[in-house]
Amino acid sequence: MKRLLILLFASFVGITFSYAQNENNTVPEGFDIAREGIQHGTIDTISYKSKTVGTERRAIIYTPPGYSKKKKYPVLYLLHGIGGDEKEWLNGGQPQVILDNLYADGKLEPMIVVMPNGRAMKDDRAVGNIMSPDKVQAFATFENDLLNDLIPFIEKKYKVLKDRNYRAIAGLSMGGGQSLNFGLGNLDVFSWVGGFSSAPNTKKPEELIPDPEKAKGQLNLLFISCGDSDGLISFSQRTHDFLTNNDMPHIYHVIPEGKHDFKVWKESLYLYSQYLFKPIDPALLK
Ligand code: FER
Repeated sequence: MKRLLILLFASFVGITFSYAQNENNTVPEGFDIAREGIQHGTIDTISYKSKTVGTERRAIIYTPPGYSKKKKYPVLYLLHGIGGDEKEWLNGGQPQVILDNLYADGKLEPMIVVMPNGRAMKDDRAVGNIMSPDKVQAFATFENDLLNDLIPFIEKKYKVLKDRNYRAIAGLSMGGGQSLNFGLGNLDVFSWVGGFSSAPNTKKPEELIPDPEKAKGQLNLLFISCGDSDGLISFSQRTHDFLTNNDMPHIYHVIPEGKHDFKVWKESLYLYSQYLFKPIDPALLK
């Protein structure tokens, strides 16, 4: 009898998890359409002193509906692509709409989302030749700005949980490459890592994950997504293949007919954000 009860309880938990965590990774119609009569999060622009760049740098912050200074929150750092800046997600993806809707449906653990400018150089606007070597290099330099300037600023100014279990990083394209490079390269800082349509700046898998066994023990989630019609899919595919060959649990979400655009990135944010800062059903990680 006791065993039966345990089994019943386990299958209930299993069903609840797979529902809550969207096992088949589907995205419902209207997930990105603003709804009436729900609570909204708040968007602010902050600026922080960067020792790395030697300037005041801007970032956009989304605090969740019902945000309270009496509570402590986990943080998601959400990074943009090569043609964007700190406003790219807001302008192109309206993440606040996706997240407001998820909160209204009780599907999201409350978190602060920080959208920085990932081009760490004095003129960090996406102007001129966005592919010039100094601008591409600035996306790598951002690792120091993030770790030494932005995160300390956020953790001083906001009530946040200062622990690797409560820090997530994800981004689109160049920002996807940054997220994999910086997240997997600093598993003492981050434990939730997402790369959406990651660009050629993504390190080779052997460099990203030199010690798969160690990384396995440290990661809460490694999420990789890409459109199947994206010319850059080989960078996601080779990472996925390496993870599979090394028995590393992860999610690889390929979007049918997906291109290199915000349809893919919005869907990716919708799926990835729901996993964050919750226990993960191991059956969902392949
Ligand atoms: C490249 C192709 C694409 C590259 C970067 C990108 C640095 C980035 C695309 C994006 O962020 O959307 O060869 O080299």
